[in-house]
Amino acid sequence: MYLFVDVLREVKNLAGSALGVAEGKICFPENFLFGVATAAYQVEGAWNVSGKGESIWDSYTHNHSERIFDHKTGDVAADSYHLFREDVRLMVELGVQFYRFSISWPRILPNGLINNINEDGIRYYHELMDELIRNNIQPMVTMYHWDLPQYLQELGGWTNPIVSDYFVDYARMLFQNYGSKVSAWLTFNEPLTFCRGGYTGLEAPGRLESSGIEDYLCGHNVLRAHGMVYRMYQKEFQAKLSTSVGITLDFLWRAPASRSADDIIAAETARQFSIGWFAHPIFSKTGDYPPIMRKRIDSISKIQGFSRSRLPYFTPDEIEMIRGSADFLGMNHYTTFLVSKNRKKISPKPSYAADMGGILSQKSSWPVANSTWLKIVPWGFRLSLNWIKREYDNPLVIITENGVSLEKGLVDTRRIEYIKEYLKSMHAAITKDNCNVYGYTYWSLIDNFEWTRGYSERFGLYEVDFDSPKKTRTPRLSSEYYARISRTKCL
Ligand code: PNW
Repeated sequence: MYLFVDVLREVKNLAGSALGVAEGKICFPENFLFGVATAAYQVEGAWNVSGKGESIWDSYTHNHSERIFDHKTGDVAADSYHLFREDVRLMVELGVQFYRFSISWPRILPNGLINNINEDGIRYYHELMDELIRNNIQPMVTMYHWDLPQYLQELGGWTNPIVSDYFVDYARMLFQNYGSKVSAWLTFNEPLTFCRGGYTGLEAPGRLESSGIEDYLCGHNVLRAHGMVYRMYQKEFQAKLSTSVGITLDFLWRAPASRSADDIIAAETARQFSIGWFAHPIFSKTGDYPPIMRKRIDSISKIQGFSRSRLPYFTPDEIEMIRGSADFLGMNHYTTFLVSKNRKKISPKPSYAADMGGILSQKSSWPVANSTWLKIVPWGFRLSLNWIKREYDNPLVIITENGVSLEKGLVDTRRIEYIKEYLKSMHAAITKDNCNVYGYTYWSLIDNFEWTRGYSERFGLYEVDFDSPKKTRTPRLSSEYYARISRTKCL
């Protein structure tokens, strides 16, 4: 069993080790880690038991059921709060080396604040971690996978800078309680998606017309919170704990829609506005927002008549605090988009999309999954990893999510194909291009609540019968396929 920290310390470059094509097989090195992932709101259920507080997703699905497919909620979901031992049994069947799950902030701190601790919440995650460790599966924990305590939302949520301080209190108590059990921590899951989705799209908290202002405030305070947690961890815990701390960023590849210089520039700008927004402040040599983001938003804000940029400025101290504040980069990758230059005149209405200046599309010939945004484009994976390598001097990367949605059904050969082709692409990035990737996580262990898509999109290696009282889990073909990979480390 290899701890992430050992990998971090010893295997600085996996490409140098026993990687390669052995006897015609595509193999990963012995110490490459395979895992599976879920997130609290998507699987736990038990939304109001034993002292848990309300999260923004509880409140959103209850008050805006019209915005959720089939008016479903995560009230019960896959009931992993009660069935976690069964989930761990599935992982034993899969032979995975780690489980990436998230902790529900309001399950531990019902209104998000440190003065009111819910002991049942603390107990639940201890029992889950103990069960994992007993079975030789390392816990990899996301502190925030989108379920903000509703009370903090009422204070303004991530647009209020004080929430960053409250997040540090929460993170400190996680290190205190679980520090010795967790191999790797992720402060946030996909700030790009939750800051955009919550302030433009239909995700909680569902502020629909707020793009170009609130999404940037959200990103700003999330970046501050991330940096503050990392510095607190270094000061108070690093010497005594054998663990590592990173952040998960989503990087769906952005390829130019044509060979024109305009589209090539638009695609690069779109990368800086997506992963760069969060990765540049943390992983670049200079820190701070990507220069192109700074430049575009500052100048468009001016044209629109604002007296200051809609993208907030970090203080010099904040830039230093955030720069270098991660032991590794967690990357989620699912699909690819094409980018062409947006030729429309700047409208007076602020928006991230206009600031970015590109129009996203996908090729109709690309094979589809069961989510409108998810086309199957394996080559984008290798390109994304190479871009990260070039841009941030080859940081240590763990793939914290990759997966595909299909219809219900146990014979999921298309999922097997997806995993195979994406893993081949990742393997090429490691062996041929020297990218520092040391782990892969399939999303998801089981079918779960797919946010505004309810239970209509299935990502699981195991099917969940949401209509059965026991939320019966049944293996799909892909679970056998993935079990072979995680055991043999070969495709
Ligand atoms: C991830 N997009 O999000 C999330 O981390 C999971 O909670 C989720 O279940 C999974 O993907 C599958 O959807 C997404 O750009 C990130 O369209 C980005 C996009 C969609 C989902």
